[in-house]
Amino acid sequence: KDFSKLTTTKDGQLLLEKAAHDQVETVWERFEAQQPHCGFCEMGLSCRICAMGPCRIDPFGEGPSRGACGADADIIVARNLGRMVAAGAAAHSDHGRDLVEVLAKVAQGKAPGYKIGSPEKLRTLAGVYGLEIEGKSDTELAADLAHAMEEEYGTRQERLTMVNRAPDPRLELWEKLGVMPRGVDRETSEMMHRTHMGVDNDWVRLCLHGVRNALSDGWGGSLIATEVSDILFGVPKPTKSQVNLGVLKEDQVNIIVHGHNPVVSETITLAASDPDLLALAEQKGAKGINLVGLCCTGNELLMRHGIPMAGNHLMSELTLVTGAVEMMIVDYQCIMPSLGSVATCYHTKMISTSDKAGFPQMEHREFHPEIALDLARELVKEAVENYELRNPDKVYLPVEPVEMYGGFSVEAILEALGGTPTPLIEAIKAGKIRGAVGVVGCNNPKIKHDLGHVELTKRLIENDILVLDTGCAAVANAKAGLKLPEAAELAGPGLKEICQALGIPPVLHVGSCVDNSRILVLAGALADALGVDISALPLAGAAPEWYSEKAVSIGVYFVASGVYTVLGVMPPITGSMNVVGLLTKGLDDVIGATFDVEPDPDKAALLIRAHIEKKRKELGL
Ligand code: BF8
Ligand code: SF4
Repeated sequence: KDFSKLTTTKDGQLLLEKAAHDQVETVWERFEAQQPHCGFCEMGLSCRICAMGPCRIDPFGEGPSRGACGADADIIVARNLGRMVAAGAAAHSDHGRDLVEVLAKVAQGKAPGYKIGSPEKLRTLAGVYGLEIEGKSDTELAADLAHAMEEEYGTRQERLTMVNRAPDPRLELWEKLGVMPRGVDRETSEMMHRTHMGVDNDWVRLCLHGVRNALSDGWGGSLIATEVSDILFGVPKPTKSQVNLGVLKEDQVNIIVHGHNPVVSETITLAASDPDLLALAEQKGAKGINLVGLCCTGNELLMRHGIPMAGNHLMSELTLVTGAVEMMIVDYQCIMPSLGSVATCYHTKMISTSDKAGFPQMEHREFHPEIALDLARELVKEAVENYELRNPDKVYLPVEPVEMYGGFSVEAILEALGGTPTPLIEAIKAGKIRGAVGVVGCNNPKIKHDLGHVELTKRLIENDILVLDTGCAAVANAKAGLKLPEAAELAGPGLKEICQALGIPPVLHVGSCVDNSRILVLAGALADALGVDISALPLAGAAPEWYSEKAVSIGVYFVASGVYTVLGVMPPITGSMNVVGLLTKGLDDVIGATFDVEPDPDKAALLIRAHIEKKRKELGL
């Protein structure tokens, strides 16, 4: 079989071969077995919201045009899309809530494995919430801030406090449109209510509530997740690391952390450098304990500690196929339920840690802030003991890792610029940098693995467009070598000059998927510095290989924040040309940005370049 059709990556191709040899089934085979996909579902025209259904609408007009309740194609498509936004917003925001809970426990002295990593950021955020700061200790402030943030989830106020960080013209527009986000939980809950049978049957209003719900994620739950992670674990600074399956070590105990919330992976990081456990590893014949990340919890560790990254979403099963992993520790989100069964072919111990996320064939060891550090030590010890059970005949680590830089928080980007966004604005004004694009999101077997991210990113930097990336897109670009200062050679002359002057790569790793909120904050800062709305800036977003509901919420809050966004995978909305028309055209007049869908990365780059040049012209640049 020709695995180069499935993935652009060398490690992916070689490990797919090994998976076939080991008779391990992967996501690509299961995806193939699902073909052809249901046409009704693909178009968003099937509904199973109530027990009078399931219903489906015939897109050719020969069969039913309404469900049993009378819902037409527009209503069904808008309801389905709304529920995707709600699920995505819930996932990010609940992740944020778990961090706030840890912050509260740190303040009470009940979370021995955690501390305040950035007192400065704690104070900045306390300022955002208008808290009394004078004379307060860090723990007192942490208690007040955690309380204020917990309130954001269920607030009865008409507006989130966090959202005030958006530029004034945006806030006025959201107010005018009636989409100003209120309590984080309220918007998601209201979406579930509106999409119950017999509630909101106005597809335009449903879509607008989708906007409001997504904004409660981007400027609410996700932003809280990012900011509290920074407060607890430190604000990321540029840091060197390595990426791809080559980061696993033949002669060391390999532990992979997979999932999203740094609450678990940070304590594992502490335990993995425990001298007693390192001594135990040596006793067992290993040269050390090698902790590596996968997906977004990996991005969190990479951003803050330079912990190496094994891969992105579609690589998760293949990391186990290396036969070199002693333990995989997962928390939640994007963890394929197949992983436990893949692990049974090797010696790998699989551990799930979250009270809200269970998986087949994994051992469940629940993390709570009170016991996290002890549990982390226990788990690392078990991983070390498992090293003896590794079968060297099954180990296959055929690639060398690629070097990369991560850690570009907004604070770090501003510092690299000398403290203010002015040099970046000057470079944009002078046309050396034409604009900036956030390349974000997942992998999806519908798109050749990593192709969408890497090709689009290359086309953009070649044309002097700075790329900021997060999530699995960021890992793809790192594997392709685009996160090294030397990659400036691949950039156009203007961007190359700026990158070389600052010593930065042309593709900046901004973090995990909740860290897309960092892109919002930076866009807001640029808009404020220029005295315009975000929608006036030469910016864009792209999710070339998205798969998850979280990515739907991200796409919607990008557009709702005024950032034109190109998707590489068609969402299930083509059953309603009204919804398609609203999202790809109509929203421009309402919110100053739209979606486009373009799976071909070269063509997507052309769309983005045209948009950026249009914005430049409108700004008189
Ligand atoms: O939050 S990019 S596949 S790992 S959803 Fe998941 Fe998508 Fe990766 Fe991170 Ni984000
Ligand atoms: Fe069918 Fe309407 Fe029920 Fe959906 S809500 S399943 S369209 S009856």
